[in-house]
Amino acid sequence: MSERKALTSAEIETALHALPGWSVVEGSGETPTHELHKRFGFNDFAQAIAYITSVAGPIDAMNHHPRWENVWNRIDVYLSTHDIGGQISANDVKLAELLESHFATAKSKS
Ligand code: H2B
Repeated sequence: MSERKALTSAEIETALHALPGWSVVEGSGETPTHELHKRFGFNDFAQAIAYITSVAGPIDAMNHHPRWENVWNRIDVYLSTHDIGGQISANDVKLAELLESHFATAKSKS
């Protein structure tokens, strides 16, 4: 399936123009070689957890899930595609877009 093909650096570069705060980092999960990363900031822990809760259903509906870490008022998100050896695919870009749009909604309410 084409969405699980690794994107080229040029394709990733283009996608990043529309994804403020996102960058490519060296993978540090179980297998990833490269991951899309963003640190999302919130006012406090409750807001960070509310964001995770609000976005969990839509994420699951996509069947593509983030690796993420919460420390108090921030969430670090890392996205890669497992069945291409932990590289970045169009599915990761789609998930980043979903996380962005929910973040905008969460921020507008805070
Ligand atoms: N999430 C992420 N981030 N990458 C994947 O490759 C992935 C996933 N694959 N969630 C899905 C689930 C896969 O394991 C199932 C079998 O479709």
